[in-house]
Amino acid sequence: MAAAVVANGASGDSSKAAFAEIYSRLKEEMLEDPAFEFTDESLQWIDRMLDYNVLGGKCNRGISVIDSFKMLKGTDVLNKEETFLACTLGWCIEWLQAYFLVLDDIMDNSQTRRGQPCWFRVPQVGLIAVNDGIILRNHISRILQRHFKGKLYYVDLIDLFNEVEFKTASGQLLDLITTHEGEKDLTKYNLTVHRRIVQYKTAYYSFYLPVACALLLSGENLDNFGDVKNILVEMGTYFQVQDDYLDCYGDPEFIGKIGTDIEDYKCSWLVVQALERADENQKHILFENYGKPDPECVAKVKDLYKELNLEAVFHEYERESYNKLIADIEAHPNKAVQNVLKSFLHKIYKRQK
Ligand code: DMA
Ligand code: MG
Ligand code: MG
Ligand code: MG
Repeated sequence: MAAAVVANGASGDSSKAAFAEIYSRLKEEMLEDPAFEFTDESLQWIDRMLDYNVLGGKCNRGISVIDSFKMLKGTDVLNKEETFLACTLGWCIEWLQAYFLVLDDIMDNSQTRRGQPCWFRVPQVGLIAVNDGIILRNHISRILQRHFKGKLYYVDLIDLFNEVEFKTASGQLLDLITTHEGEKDLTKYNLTVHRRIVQYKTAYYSFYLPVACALLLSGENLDNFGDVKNILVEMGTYFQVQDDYLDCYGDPEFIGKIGTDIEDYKCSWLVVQALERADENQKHILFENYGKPDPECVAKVKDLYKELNLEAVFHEYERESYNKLIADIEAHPNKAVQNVLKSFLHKIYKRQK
């Protein structure tokens, strides 16, 4: 078991190098797209916009396509064509992520992302960022068309990206409207509401999509992998709970973004846990201070989280989720699939960013 984990880690490094190389090629193709007569200014804009938003992340999602594909094939070496296709799909997911984040930061009124100002906060960008989000989304279709149109699985690939995008946008909708449905009313926040939001907004595109891409590359029919999808959605839920935790407890220098969940009145895992544990007095403090931009109110909420020992609650949740996921994965009949799922889980377990 330990050997398998080490081997995955090693292959991860070589995947990362192969992956980085492909980006420049895909970007060049987008800058030479014959469907548009670029001006010098628009060329520079797209060039800078892509580097600013597509790069700078951990690329976990993108690299997972390559690692998963290798494990499904049972080999550590891919030929040139296979490497290119797997990397290209990986980059399509990174493009998708860039598209969602550019818009998410506007809607969440965030300040920083990946250690720099959010794209819409860059002088002269502002709400042009909305259109940049649309362009990022369109690039995905154009990349897929250029490199996959002849493939048997082309239609399935398009359907997959469309379906996952729809699920994510619907999750974002839930995330956004729960914060201002009626009067601010914390009593409507609970684990069921939280779960529905995070499954849709995060789990499908972050976890199911990379593995589904690798399955399509391997010639598989996604209809036969419903059980894998369920496990990945579970893993994605755990990943977003970590994101909610880091929003409050992560070091902004390290995670590259400043949390906004308390100010934004988000149905975060932390506030749901606080509500479950608070006495009447403590609930009153939450009701009075949650969802306000005033730093003093934010500090009061954080003090209450501390009083309720939510850090320990989170660590216990993290341990339980891990054990449950491992048990589900080991119950899966296919060893290659087990390896894919375990390697994904080990990339995120106890992550600090
Ligand atoms: C992330 O939700 C979901 C999408 C689809 C980007 P979030 O607002 O908690 O993400 P972040 O903490 O990165 O802003
Ligand atoms: Mg956000
Ligand atoms: Mg958000
Ligand atoms: Mg967050």
